[in-house]
Amino acid sequence: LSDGLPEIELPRMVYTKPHIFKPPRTDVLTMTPWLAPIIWDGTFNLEILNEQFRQRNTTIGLTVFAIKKYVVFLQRFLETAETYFMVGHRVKYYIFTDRPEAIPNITVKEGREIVPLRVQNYPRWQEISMRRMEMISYYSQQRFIYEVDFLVCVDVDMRFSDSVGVEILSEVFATIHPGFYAAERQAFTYERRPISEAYIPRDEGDFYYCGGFFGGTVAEVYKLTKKCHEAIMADKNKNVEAVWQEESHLNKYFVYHKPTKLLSPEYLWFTGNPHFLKKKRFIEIPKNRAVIRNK
Ligand code: 2GW
Ligand code: MN
Repeated sequence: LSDGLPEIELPRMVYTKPHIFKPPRTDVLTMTPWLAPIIWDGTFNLEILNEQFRQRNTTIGLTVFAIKKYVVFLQRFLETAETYFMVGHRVKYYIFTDRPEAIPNITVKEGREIVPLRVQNYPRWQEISMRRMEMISYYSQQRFIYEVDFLVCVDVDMRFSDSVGVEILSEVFATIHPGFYAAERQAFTYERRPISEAYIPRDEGDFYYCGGFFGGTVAEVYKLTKKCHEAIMADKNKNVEAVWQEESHLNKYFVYHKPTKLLSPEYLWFTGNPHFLKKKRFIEIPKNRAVIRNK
């Protein structure tokens, strides 16, 4: 009779009621065919969600990699996260880096903590990006499972510019890539070579998801990252590297393990102001690839 979870009982709350004939958004898809909600501004009441997740004392781990020159992105990333990310909840910033001494000294709010995790550097940038799957799966079973309820795994070359809260949390969530929300399947930049483990046939796939923002419960993120890492290693043995590295493997995973929640491009935006985009919550920093990447 008991699921072991603490009972949630909401206090009296006053807000406008939902209305069957007045859907909050009619301009965008808000539900997938497998009934996973797609999160857009206007579709949720953060007050209700905050109350529910606070009563469970939810702790969220934010994983981010800052290897070599990418430590320069940490200051703005962390400062803006303090303003916009999971405000009012418990947060652990897991910073994977080869240069822990370069983590900026930022005072974080109560209930929040910066946790440096030392990792090795890889000479090829593709390897740095792909090895994130290995590192996240390793630390999920070694450490994260004991410390947090959910993991949010993101790129570091980013800044928060509006609220990103518990509305994103679910068993396993993925973000619709800002470059492909309107694209046809055939235009998705999935891996198309059958020899790769990331191969997706042209008549399959739902969305093109981005590698820079995914997450879920620690157990689900462990399964996802482990499977992607194993596929990356199998490719490596065949001397193959997927066209968009771990992003290709992530997309393959989601074809056959449907995400339980989707984040709209509000949650990973780059440039432009389309009408449907009411908020830009997390924005890519334009970078001079030649300089920052230093290949
Ligand atoms: C990456 C590319 C070239 C040279 C260096 C790096 C690099 C990446 C690095 O030197 N140090 C480092 O920490 N990184 C980490 O990998 C960092 O967290 C960064 O945000 C992440 C992905 O690299 P990034 O942001 O330069 O690649 P994007 O913005 O083009 O990312 C998309 O495609 C990638 C795969 O090629 C990933 O899937 C990524 O998640 C996507 O957003
Ligand atoms: Mn990036």
